[in-house]
Amino acid sequence: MDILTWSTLSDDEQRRVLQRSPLVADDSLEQSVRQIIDAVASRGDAALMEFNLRFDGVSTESLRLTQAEIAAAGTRVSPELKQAIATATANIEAFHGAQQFRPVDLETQSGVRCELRSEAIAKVGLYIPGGSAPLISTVMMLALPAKIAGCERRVLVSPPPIDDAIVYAANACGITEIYRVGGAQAIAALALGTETIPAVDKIFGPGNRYVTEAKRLLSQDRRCTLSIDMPAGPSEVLVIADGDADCEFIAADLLSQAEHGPDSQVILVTDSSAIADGVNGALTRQLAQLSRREVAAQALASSRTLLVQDMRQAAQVSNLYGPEHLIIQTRAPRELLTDIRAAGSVFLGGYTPESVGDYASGTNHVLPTYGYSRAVSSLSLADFSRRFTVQELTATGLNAIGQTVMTLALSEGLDAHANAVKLRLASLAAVNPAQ
Ligand code: HSO
Ligand code: ZN
Repeated sequence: MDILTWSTLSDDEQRRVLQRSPLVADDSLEQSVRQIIDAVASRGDAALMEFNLRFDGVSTESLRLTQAEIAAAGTRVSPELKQAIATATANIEAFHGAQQFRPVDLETQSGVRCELRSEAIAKVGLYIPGGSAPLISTVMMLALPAKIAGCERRVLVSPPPIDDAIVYAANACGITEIYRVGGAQAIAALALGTETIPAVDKIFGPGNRYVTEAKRLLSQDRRCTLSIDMPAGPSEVLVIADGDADCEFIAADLLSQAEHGPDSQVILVTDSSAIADGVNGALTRQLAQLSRREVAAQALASSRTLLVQDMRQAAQVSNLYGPEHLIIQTRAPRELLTDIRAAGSVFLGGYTPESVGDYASGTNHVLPTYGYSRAVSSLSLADFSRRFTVQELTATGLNAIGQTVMTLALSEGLDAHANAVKLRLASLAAVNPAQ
């Protein structure tokens, strides 16, 4: 990785080294996704079957997996993997179960009661990508919070053929509806509904650019009222390390993110040039051993090390970037945490690789990328429910607050609003003229 000294860079250069590659607006992508959406809207299941054949090379007799198929997939999964899924599940359930919403019930003034309540989203769609890495962990990260939140209908879609481990994990996480369909067509089916696939209220999960574009388009489509989890971008990690850190650990963490895809972003920020050089050596050695070394090497080609003056400056650089994952390998990582303003998930100390959060510590691995960590939260139980308010006034309450409301309403020129209060106050005065 190129090593750059932060304080010698101009403002412009600093901005440039932290810039993500632009998510280019691609008209032809939008065009093809719109065509897919329209085909699903007008021809439903038949269109899905055609797309399965055209894009995935699979001829589909029925879209939904039967109970027998789900059970059979489970018999082909190794006991070790089942045990690992069980252990990860227990931690993810524990952490998300502890995130239960606490209702608010408050008298803001005498006789004026306000409540904040929460209700599970009734129907959720979970998208699991196909491709070279079957994302069993993403099944757990989406299905477990959906179950704990109490979402009644939890529908999982994935391109065929669906890996046995995905099917097993889904079933183990309480998913009973699994459909073999992927890409933009799967998102269209979940948003608009077809003969067999129900329309859902919110769609979660990562995907390729077709999936991402379909989520974007359908969340603005007038034919449905679809909500989506969060904006998507390539995965990224920033490691902050001081002179005490272990170069092999750092290189391993950078590579674990780099192997996700050629567009993954990895950045090392350190105040030690010995660490910067040491990590480059370790990267070369470790990269050669990896099965996905070509992918990882491509990601590393556009990655860099930034040499800073001290850990304070390291935190500033990290805050400017707002990484999806932030790993802090320093003498006192928790001290630095207080300087961190924007990150999707933080990993403290040499014994906390990103991999533990990706799979099994209990935290969610669906996180804001592309600098959205400044305003978007990491996925949590709250994303599977909606909050709403309730208010109730007594006669005394309305008497006390009525004039305030009328004054504000009349200042906005909204007479009917004022009148809704005025006539009630008048009726109260008639019943109880003393007031
Ligand atoms: N690091 C990925 C999640 C993942 N890693 C899934 C392995 N499997 C994005 O946060
Ligand atoms: Zn990962």
